[in-house]
Amino acid sequence: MSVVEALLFDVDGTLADTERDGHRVAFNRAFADAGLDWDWTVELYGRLLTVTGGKERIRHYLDNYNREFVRPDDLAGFISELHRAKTAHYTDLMAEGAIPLRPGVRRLIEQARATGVRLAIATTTTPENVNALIGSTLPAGAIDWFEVIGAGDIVPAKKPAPDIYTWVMRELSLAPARVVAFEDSGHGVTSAADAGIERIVVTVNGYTAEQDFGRASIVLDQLGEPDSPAQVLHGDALEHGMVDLDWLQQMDAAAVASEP
Ligand code: XBP
Ligand code: MG
Repeated sequence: MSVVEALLFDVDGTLADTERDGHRVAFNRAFADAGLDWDWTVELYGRLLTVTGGKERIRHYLDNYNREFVRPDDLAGFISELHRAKTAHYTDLMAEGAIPLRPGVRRLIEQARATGVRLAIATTTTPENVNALIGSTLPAGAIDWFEVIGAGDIVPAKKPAPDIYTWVMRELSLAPARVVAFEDSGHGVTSAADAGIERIVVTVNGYTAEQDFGRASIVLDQLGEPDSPAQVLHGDALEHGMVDLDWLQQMDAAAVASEP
């Protein structure tokens, strides 16, 4: 395998468990502000997550779960405004420190910095949300640790399309064989794999644990800390119970078995 030169992180679900208690709550607050009685429960939100992108998710909700809603003439503008309000609520929640980084994330990021491995982000979420999460969980200025941030509408086709990973690797001038992608969802793995990335590390969460990760290299419950080893859900044993740079440099990219 080629030497790993960069780590590419998904954000929601991977850096932090943001969907249930961050994005979902922010959507509901924006709906309430607008006088809408829409309530995205924990269970409904899990189903809505099949569609990536907040604006796209609102439209999917109206098309499939709330067809009786009388749509304004400018539906796109209405959705954009709702989503803008949702982003404000989300960044407020992050500023309050509502969601921590997942175990092992900071450790691995700091090890990459210490060993000269480059860092980047490849996410579907809005850029302000990335700034807010990094700003509330890492030291001041840490956003600059990430050389490239691919986020939101910078590519029109969101995950599971490969475009965001392709865009980030082009900005880094790196071939897929030189990077590792970190993901939490089936859509994220499809996006990374279709962009040609072979080394894909999945850390599942409550919403994604049952998804198909057949194209991932390893599936874990978390990246692991010295006092809290990662559990391997699919794939070969993980030395020391932690994903670290030594392990990433020698990991076997072979995909795990295809069943979830
Ligand atoms: C997850 C997404 C996003 C978030 C909401 O992105 O699909 O849409 O749920 O954020 P990823 P926005 O896992 O790729 O980080 O409302 O800003 O879209
Ligand atoms: Mg994700």
